[in-house]
Amino acid sequence: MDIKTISSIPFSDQKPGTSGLRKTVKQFQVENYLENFVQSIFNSLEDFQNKTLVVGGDGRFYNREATQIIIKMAAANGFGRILVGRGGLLSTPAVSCIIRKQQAFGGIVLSASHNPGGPEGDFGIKYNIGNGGPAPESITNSIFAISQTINEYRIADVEDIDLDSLQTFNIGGTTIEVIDPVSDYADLMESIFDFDALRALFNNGVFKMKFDAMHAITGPYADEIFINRLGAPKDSIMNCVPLPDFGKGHPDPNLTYAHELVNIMMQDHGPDFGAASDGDGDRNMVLGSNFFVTPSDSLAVMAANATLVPGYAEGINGIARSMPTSQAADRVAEKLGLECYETPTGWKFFGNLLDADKITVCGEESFGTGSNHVREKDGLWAVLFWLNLIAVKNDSVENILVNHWRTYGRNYYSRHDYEEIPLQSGQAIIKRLTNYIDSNFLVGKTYHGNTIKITDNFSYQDPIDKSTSLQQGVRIIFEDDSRLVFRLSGTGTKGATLRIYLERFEPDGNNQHLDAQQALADLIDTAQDIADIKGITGRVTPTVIT
Ligand code: VG1
Ligand code: CO
Repeated sequence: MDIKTISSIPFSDQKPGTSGLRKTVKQFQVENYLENFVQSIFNSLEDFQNKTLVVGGDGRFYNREATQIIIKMAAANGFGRILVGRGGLLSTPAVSCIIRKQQAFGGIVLSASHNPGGPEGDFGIKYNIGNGGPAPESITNSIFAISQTINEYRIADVEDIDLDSLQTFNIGGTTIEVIDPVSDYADLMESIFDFDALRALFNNGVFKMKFDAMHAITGPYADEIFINRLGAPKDSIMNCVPLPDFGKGHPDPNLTYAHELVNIMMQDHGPDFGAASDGDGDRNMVLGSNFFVTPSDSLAVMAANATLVPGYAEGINGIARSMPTSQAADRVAEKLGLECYETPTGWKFFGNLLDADKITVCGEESFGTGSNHVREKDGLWAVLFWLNLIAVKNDSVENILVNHWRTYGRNYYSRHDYEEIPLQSGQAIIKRLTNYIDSNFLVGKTYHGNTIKITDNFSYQDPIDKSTSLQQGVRIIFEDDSRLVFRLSGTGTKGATLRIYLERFEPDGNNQHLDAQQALADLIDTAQDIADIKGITGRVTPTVIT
């Protein structure tokens, strides 16, 4: 094998965010930009010679080109075996599954998740470690540090390999196996859920489902699992062919961007169950007929009912949620006598807790739920979990939720995003709030009838490796424990995105049926007042409400 060593100069902006490095496709196409980052990943790792690397992505524009580059660089850097999904495709949870099953050293996922794709869209790359989960901050910090001084990279001087058939190739001493992206993952799902009960549900003559893959990676997985293995009618799934530009859509499963599915579900006599997943297959949105399940509630319902699913029949060890996620899961943990951990935003913070068996299920308000079956959030897993619950309980999504609220109380919850505001405006808002915290200015003040009890900026110490993460979100907590949380997104590529998370607990069963925006109206106004969003950004309404 001819290995070329190419000299290169560092890029200043290769700091991984909440989930890897995300930039515009155009940025990734700049000469040596991707190569520098990939070499920085390899330089940050030790003892990977002759070991296995898993590579795949969500099929977005530039996925194939990037896959070829990474294979050639991994071979030149001394990996012994590279497993690549056919077509360069692998969902994020499938990468996690395959790393674990094959005991690989690590994996590289190519995705910008829910960000739009295509030549004008976004691209991304993240590194996953041997437990199958996202690299922790110690590694991402080291990758960034190396990227700041890198001066060369290594790449095998060979032809592109054929990614489209299941074959094995050799580049020097490195074996490259093109693998079926779906089968290992589908087998894992079959080992967790009651596929007989699901088959019966799909064929009971009444139940109808609509799953929307949003032209992204979960299409082939949904086809294999729902249609081939569970015998669901063909029209149970839609938009299931992954396209490089996601059909010009925005593959983010929420009420705004998954409007095609939402319209189907919010009509009379629509399907009983609806779900969607995002670009790389790790997010999920769950809908009932005319009914939206808040992701925070979804986590709580799963935790409360986990023993109904074969894979969790023995019970769960504990629960974790990201800080901005509603405290609905905490109430379940309390009742079950379990620990509930509160982590910063981003799946990488769940890895140690899962590895140490402190928790079994975990989730984020951003349409992410998962468990110890892999080390990523997992969209189709969540959908199958809900289907399994529906099959066992023989009840509607809405009834399952209403009964849950009666038992545990309801945490009214919403997130308001102000997307693509100027970076300076985003920073100005956080600065303003941080000043308020530092001077204790807000404590004791009353806004729209609510008095503020505590203000802080969330910090976290990992209970296992004791690493700390500071400034993970501004929290404003009121006398009745209602909360406002403010933070800037770490996944956007244009300007800043301000996220405001709103929450209020309602124990009274007679008051649990309001629309969340109505129930939270005073907190929404309070957020505007305290952060002066209108004054600083000129915006009066959020871009996306979830
Ligand atoms: C967002 C979500 C966060 C999630 C992250 C990656 O991050 O809020 O909960 O873990 O995306 O998800 P941020 O920093 O933009 O708020 V994915 O599906 O984009 O890998
Ligand atoms: Co995603």
